[in-house]
Amino acid sequence: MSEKRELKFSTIAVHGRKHLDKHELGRPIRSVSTPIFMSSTFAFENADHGARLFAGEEEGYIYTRIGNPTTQALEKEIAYLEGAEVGLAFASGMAAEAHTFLGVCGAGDKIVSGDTIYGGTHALITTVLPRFGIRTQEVNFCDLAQVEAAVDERTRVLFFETPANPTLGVVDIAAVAEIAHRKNALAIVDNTFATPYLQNPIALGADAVIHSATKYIGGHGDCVAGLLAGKKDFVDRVAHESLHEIGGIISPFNAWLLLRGLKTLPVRMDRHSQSALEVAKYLSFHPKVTWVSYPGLKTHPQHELARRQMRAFSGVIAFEVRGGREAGRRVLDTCELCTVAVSLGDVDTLIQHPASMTHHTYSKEALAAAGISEGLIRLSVGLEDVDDIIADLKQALARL
Ligand code: LCS
Repeated sequence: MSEKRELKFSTIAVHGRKHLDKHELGRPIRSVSTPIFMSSTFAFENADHGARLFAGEEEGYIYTRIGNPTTQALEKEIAYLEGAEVGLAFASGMAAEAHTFLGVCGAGDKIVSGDTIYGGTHALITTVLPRFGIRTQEVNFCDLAQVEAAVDERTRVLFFETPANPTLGVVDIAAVAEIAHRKNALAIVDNTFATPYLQNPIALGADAVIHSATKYIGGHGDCVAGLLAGKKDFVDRVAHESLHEIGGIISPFNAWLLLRGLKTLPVRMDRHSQSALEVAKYLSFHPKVTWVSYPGLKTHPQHELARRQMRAFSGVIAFEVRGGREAGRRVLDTCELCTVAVSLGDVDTLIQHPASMTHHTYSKEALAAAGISEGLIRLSVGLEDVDDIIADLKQALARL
């Protein structure tokens, strides 16, 4: 607008910031916390500048679906913490998985995955991806012979959780990575339960790591998000051939929540791990508890492996009470401090019943094959005082 004239109210409402003192907007702010850039789009200096950015001839921000400063700060952070070249953020853990698989697999390609995985992932792998011609097979990743036998020449990805949701089985990351590389496939680890503080799959040979950042990385039960970290060519392919086109991106606000969560991750994981070990020990000696699975217990079948590849054992425990499913449901209903809810890794202790909740997507046969019994209860030990958590479980078990 070359002619100087008073702007009308609606125009000022939209362009208000342009009337602020230039100095106020322009001076370096040096905020300690990363700013949240809640901007869907970024202004170009001129038409030529915009064209250069689109052509990739110059670096800069264009549009938040293909890059945002707050989101990129998070992506750099997760790459650094996982020892990866680059990171990528998504709207959810499911979006991270779906975009990754769609980015690297086409019709006829095969994904071999663990049979004990989050119920949503199980549904993605067994029902959604096969509709697009991607072949999938779930096997027990604690048995390497099963993994080896499932891989064929079109297998692109070996995908598994360790510790696994909800049984807490532990998979030998280095051994699976060795099989993957011998067969020209990628080993992708869901590191949600361990976090980069407790376990570094890439250092053990894995190609990439996926997170439901909704869990420990966010840590406060207030946002849903996903992350991927790995080699640049692989992550770039997921970005350019899946995320940018399909669009399951994270909100910059949620990226900021995760950056905030990461600052306290080590402190929280130490406490989750210490408390969970105490709770697991308490449960394992309780006469009404028939079994407990926690990688930190000497009775866990992969305890030695867990000690080798994890710094501590995180906060999730699986157990069953005498009386099976019905008795288990009564424990959920009589807990007073523990919250009956899915998700995990929150400051609050959460208790749930996988067969009817997080893993309801499994058939009876698939539950049995994955070792998810009808009576299994999953407990995500939070950051309350451990004495109070144990007291709550004690009173609930006493009422059985
Ligand atoms: N990977 C693992 C290991 C998970 O536990 C979950 C969600 C996902 C991926 C998917 O991430 P989301 O899209 O939810 O961010 N697990 C859940 C659970 O155990 N209870 O509620 C969600």
